[in-house]
Amino acid sequence: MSLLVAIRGWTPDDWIERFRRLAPEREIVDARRPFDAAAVTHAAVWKPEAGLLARLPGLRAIFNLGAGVDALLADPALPDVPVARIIDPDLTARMTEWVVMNVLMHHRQVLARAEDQRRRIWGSRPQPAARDVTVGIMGLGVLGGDAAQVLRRLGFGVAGWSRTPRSIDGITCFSGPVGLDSFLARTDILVVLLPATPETRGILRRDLFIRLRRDAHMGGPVLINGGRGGLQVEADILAALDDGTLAAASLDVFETEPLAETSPLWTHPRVVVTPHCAADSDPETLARVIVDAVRREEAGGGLAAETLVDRRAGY
Ligand code: NDP
Ligand code: OXD
Repeated sequence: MSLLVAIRGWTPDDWIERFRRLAPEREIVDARRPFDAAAVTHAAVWKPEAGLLARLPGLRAIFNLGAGVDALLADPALPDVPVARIIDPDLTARMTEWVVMNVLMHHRQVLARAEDQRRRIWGSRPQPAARDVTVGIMGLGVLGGDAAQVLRRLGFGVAGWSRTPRSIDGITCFSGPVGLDSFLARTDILVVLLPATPETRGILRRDLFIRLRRDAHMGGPVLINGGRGGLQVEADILAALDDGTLAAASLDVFETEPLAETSPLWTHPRVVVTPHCAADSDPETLARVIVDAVRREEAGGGLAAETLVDRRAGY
């Protein structure tokens, strides 16, 4: 009954220490060292090496250390055991902060105001009311649903787009390819909290940007992507910014991470770059969530339904 910890891209030692402290009853196995594969029943992973999990004959469940499972599902040898992803109020709250910060920054023209300040300009700018601006959220799941409610309370019009039909109080909901045009046609600020799946990859491209609404007096529509870099075509974003199809963009995720030093996104005056930190959560909280989930599974309670990944849908 051991828990394998296989983490790439973050510091595995801290996570292993955390799991040992929080689950002293169990053997915590470091995937970087030789271990008894037959004894592993559970795995806590972030971007594990492809094929690693297929070598664990007694594996009962996989716990992804993040909300997005695209990197995990990319493993062609991923064994057919239940996969759970993180759902954690701390992570959700942090993502909502990031979304709201960026929506307000563009709505209240903070980039232009900062430039005015730098040039000592005491100027006035037309400022649309929040009620005249519609924030359209692609992805109405755990993260998109929470951000939608906070933005609604701030007074914005809020629309949402999901794969299957949703009904959320105060939010105008659209779904599927048939709902996309109507959703985009009313959206001034596009917030993207979609997973990267075969259906959504590359969706943020020119032919989508030109369908956004352009009359909220903000100089054009704004793109805010906190989902995954694989959703966006960066060359199209840059071209759309340069020809006025987009007024501005806030990007937390990129086609290739870390973002190359040579990327023009770093220095574009109307782009805000954050280094995939929108929902950097408290690791102690995440480790506790996983330890509780492992104990529950072992006690016969299975995995909490809302955390279960639908492998066919890709999220
Ligand atoms: P959920 O699974 O709860 O929600 C996903 C939403 O996307 C659902 O509303 C779903 O539709 C919708 N969706 C999926 N596929 C499609 C499609 N083809 N067309 C339309 N809508 C679609 O995920 P979370 O809200 O928890 O997380 C969303 C994503 O955010 C993660 O997958 C991850 O990539 C990213 N993320 C980024 C972080 C960061 O720091 N930048 C941190 C954490 C997550 P439906 O409601 O019908 O299922
Ligand atoms: C996640 C992330 O998926 O951090 O949780 O991107």
